[in-house]
Formats: sequence, structure tokens, C-alpha cells
Amino acid sequence: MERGTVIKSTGSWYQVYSDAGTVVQCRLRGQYRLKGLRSTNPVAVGDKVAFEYEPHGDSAVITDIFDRHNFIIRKATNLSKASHIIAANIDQAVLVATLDQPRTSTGFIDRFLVTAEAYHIPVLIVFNKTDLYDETLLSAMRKLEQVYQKAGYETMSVSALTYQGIDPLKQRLTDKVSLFSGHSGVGKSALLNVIDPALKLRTGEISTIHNKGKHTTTFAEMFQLGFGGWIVDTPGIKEFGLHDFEYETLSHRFPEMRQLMHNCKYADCTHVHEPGCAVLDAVANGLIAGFRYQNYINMLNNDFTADN
Ligand SMILES: Nc1nc2c(ncn2[C@@H]2O[C@H](COP(=O)(O)OP(=O)(O)O)[C@@H](O)[C@H]2O)c(=O)[nH]1
Ligand SMILES: [Mg+2]
Ligand SMILES: [Zn+2]
Repeated sequence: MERGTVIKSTGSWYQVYSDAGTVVQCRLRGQYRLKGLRSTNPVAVGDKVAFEYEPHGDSAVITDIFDRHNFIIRKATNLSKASHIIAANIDQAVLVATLDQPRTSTGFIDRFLVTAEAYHIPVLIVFNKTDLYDETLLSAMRKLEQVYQKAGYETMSVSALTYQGIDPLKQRLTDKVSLFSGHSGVGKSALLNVIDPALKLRTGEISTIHNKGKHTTTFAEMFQLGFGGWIVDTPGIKEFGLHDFEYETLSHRFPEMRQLMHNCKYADCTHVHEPGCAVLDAVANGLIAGFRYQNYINMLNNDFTADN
């Protein structure tokens, strides 16, 4: 028996990167069922598996799937209760954001962070295109970095054009499995090309046109960084399953609120109107950033029109 990591799946065949460093074509034996999880795909990119070579030929059969450290899912179709596992065992999500061309709203950043919290995936926020920022935007970026760092997130500022901040980013990706996310046009491909020139990814492409009509776009893929580490690419799911929020636990997904809510007078405090609310106090005192709180309220109200 050998072990490896699933790096690509087409539905019936899986590419497994073996611990020996080779890529092996694998299929799944019989019906593989997952306990407690109704999923349309039993094996996903990132899964750690055991496999056995078939007696004749180079291909192999997956015999075991090891427990997942985490995974991200989406509903298989809008109506079904079954889910599709996009990727598993992700060390970190890298959220690429920009303050200009295009501007990423904090509403989007915060929804992303809430989703990642729910999946137990640490997030590194990377502000790209710093070469385009004037003093006003630079200072706005520094303020955002302060707020997010205080909340417990790591942030970086980089430019794929001038290479500013690229080395520290490279270090943070080394030997990790990273999911690269962010709106189209923020420079994900450009950054990855600068980080590892061997990748030769296309930049400046409208991904929705690029991906149209291809069945394989529902499957994620992992590609290897030359200096060690993996990038998870999820075509067509750039915003990685921003899903329906659980309203009761939404404030738990804001680390700076989670820290304080035990001081609220009521155990079931929603931090909206209740007296003796520690979160409202912290917002009033500037300990919690006003825009973070506003995004929390917008999420509670399911209102993303007033995105700030
Ligand atoms: N000025 C500037 N342009 C950038 C930077 N990074 C990417 N771009 C440009 O932004 C556009 C979109 O980049 P791309 O990597 O395709 O974005 P993606 O959709 O997130 O993969 C391209 O025209 C890039 O050349 C940067 O740091 N500075
Ligand atoms: Mg791209
Ligand atoms: Zn409260």
C-alpha cells in the first residue's frame, strides 16, 4: 500500500501525487461511501489517500481515504441537499484584494473571512497592486491592515508589477497547501507567475468566458510550486462557496466579537439592540471597527447592496 494526495479529479479518474513524488492515475474501487456526509464526490482534491497498483499496468486503485482536516463544499445543485466537496486539507486561504482597479469591498472581504472561519481555514489577506496607490489609498490600506491584524488575520501588501512584498509572500506559501481567492482582475495569476515563473498562467483573462462550457470547471485542481507547496485552483468558484450564513452563530465568526460576547448581559445577545451589549460598547469606543460591525449587520439583514 502506498500513500499520496489527490491533485486532480475528473469524476472517475484521480491524479494522485504519491509520497514517493510521482503522479499516479487512480480510480476508486466500488462504491465508496462517506459517513455522515451526503456528497456527490467521495474523493476531492487535497484528499490524503492510500492506493494499490493494479497487477497489470501503471494505474492504481484508491483503497482508503484518510480523515479530512477541513474541506470546502458547495451544494451539488441549487435544489439538492447533496453537496459537492471542492477541496480538502487546505492549510490556508490567500484572499487577494485590491483598493483600486478593481476595488475590493470590505463587505466582500468580511463575507469571505466569515466563510473561512466556518470552514476552519486560516486566511492571509494580500493587498495587491500597491504600485497603483496614491497616498490616500496607501493610508486606507494601512488602516485596513491594522483592523484585520487586530482581529487576528495576517495581512501583506504586494505588487506583482514591482515585486514589492513578493519574497515574504513566497515564504508564507512554502510547503503549504494554499487556496488562492479573490475577485477576477485582482492579480491572482500575475502574482502566482511572479512567485513561480514556471507556472506561466494567463493574466488579464475574463475567467467566466474562459471557463464556459467546460465540464471540468466544476473540479478543483492543485498545482505544485517549484520551491515547495501547492496552490489549489477552483475554476468558476472564485469566491469559494460564500454560503448561507448561520445567523445565530454569525458573530462567532468575527474574532473580535467572539472575544467580547461573553461579557454581554444576555447569553443570546445578537449585538444589535440589547442593553448591556459588550460588542456595541466596543464599537462605540472604537475597539471594534465601525465597518466590520456594519458588515456584520448587513450580513444579518442579508443586505449586500450597501457594500462598503
Ligand atoms: N499595476 C498593476 N497591475 C497588476 C498587478 N497585478 C496584476 N495586474 C494586472 O491586473 C490584470 C488582472 O490580473 P490577473 O492576474 O489576470 O488577475 P486574476 O483575474 O485575479 O487572475 C492584468 O492586466 C495584470 O497585468 C499589480 O501588482 N500592479
Ligand atoms: Mg487569473
Ligand atoms: Zn452583545
